[in-house]
Amino acid sequence: MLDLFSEEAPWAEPLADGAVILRRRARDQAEQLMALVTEVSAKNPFHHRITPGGHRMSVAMTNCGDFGWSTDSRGYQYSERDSATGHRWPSMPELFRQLATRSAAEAGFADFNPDACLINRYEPGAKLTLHQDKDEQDLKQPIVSVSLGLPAVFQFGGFERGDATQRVLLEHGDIVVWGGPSRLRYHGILPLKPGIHALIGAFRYNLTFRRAFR
Ligand SMILES: O=C(O)CCC(=O)C(=O)O
Ligand SMILES: [Mn+2]
Repeated sequence: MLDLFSEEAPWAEPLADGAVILRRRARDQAEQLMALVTEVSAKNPFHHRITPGGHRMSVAMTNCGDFGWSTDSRGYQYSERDSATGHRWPSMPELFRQLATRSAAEAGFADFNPDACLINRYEPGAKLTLHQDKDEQDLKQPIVSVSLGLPAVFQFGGFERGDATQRVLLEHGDIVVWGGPSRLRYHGILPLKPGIHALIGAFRYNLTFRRAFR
């Protein structure tokens, strides 16, 4: 039978007040997005950063944009340069910015203009423990988070670390936007299961767009 719906159109899935998953929203652009991730990481390679507590993060990170987020012995911060190399971050590709601004608008946050894009690379076993994104100046601006490659379980909790969490599977091309009353919710990623994604290979990538400074 002819299947007119084999290429599913993106759909929106509410997560909480001010938080939504735009399912498959980035799927059509995934190849271009991945090529740009490769370009950014050729200029500024992925690093496993060391937390202020002295732990090596299992997620490898790089950034693009005016500011980048990183962690070292001094703490967590946004900076214009990578403290590991002393170099400025590569500029944010226009396609990244457009996708972030449009996705935020679809989720009800007009005029989102990110100045930072953290790129996370997960290998099997890599995880991100529950945390809040709270190093940004203007908490009225949302977070826009794009998933590419292997699926991962996203935990979305409350305003205390110990609060109950929802667990949702994030797949290739899904975009999560959270802001407003959900902006400071705890969230994290459970250890990545091994696998091979046809386009992306043995990894999951996540692009997290933020407005770091007013
Ligand atoms: O990888 C994800 O989906 C979440 C990333 C995240 O929460 C962060 O980088 O702060
Ligand atoms: Mn986060």
